[in-house]
Amino acid sequence: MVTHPKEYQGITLNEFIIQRQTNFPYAKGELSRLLSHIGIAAKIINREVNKAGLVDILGETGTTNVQGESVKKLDVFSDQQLIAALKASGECCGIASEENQEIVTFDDELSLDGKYIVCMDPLDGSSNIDVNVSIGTIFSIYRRISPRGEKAKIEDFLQKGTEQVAAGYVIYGSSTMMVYTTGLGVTGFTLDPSIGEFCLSHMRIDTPENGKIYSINEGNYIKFPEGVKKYIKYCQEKDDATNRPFTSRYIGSLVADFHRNLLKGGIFIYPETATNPSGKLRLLYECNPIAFLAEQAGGKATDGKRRILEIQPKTLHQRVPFYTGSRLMVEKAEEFLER
Ligand code: P6P
Repeated sequence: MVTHPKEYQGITLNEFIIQRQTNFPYAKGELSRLLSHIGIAAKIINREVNKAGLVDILGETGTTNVQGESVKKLDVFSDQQLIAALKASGECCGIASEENQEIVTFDDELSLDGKYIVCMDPLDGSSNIDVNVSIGTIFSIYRRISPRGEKAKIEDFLQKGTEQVAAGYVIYGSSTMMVYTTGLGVTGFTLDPSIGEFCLSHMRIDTPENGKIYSINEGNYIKFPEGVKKYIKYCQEKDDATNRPFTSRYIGSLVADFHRNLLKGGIFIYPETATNPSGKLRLLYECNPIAFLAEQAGGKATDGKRRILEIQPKTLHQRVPFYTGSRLMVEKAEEFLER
């Protein structure tokens, strides 16, 4: 962890974005505005997520509460908040969201001229809300390739992960953090509820090259490919020279599992299985943004063979097998897959 240069002490997300913007002489602030608006939506989502437990008193999520108001499910609420914030930014012309089968395009003049598109999972792991487990928002930002002034088109969204201009997540956990990259390393901000601002807390996050944590849903063990089964056994064998046995940690919330491994070192695996030959996680708004962050932090992200960021997307919601985290751990897992 890099300690903060003095001038960065307590700097807010917006101050940091503007400060960093001076590093991009040609940037006219569009990306800065986009990131700031995502931050606004994250604060609104955080407020609702934090009182999710109270909703049960007022009525089940997704139905009407005692006041007769329709209580939106939190992932639908989050989707709507982010769409509204991205539209208000005037820099985004369209969105691909886990919550929407088709792309969402804006047709107001300001947004039609927007330079960027966003792929997002508004509230990943939302099934964990009812049991108070950390959940997250994941976002990925690209420059549009269709002409400005027209509606966003599907090809704007089917770009390789290497074309991302920014990516990040918000983790709603014991504290709420925004972690993002614009290709200049990974930076973390922690929400200070007393002032309602994301404040710099992790100037630069570099993930350890090796680690002792492996994260995989071992309930699917019998459906895993042979190489994955052998890697799991490798993690469990005793060998002092390589710090084994490793520790198994699996929360079942991608952002929470990834965030812990990013800071401590570790590997997260959601492999192909006999029943799901492409795995479960989505390329556009789960694997690509997480892969960009992993690589920017010095880690690795593949589908077991190919670099995630170089996979050419074919459909909005396509799934890919996902191996990500400390570089040496991903490479060791890939060795077992090759055998
Ligand atoms: P499983 C949550 O539903 C999610 O999309 C990710 O956040 C998480 O990593 C994964 O699914 C968990 O899936 O099959 O292990 O419950």
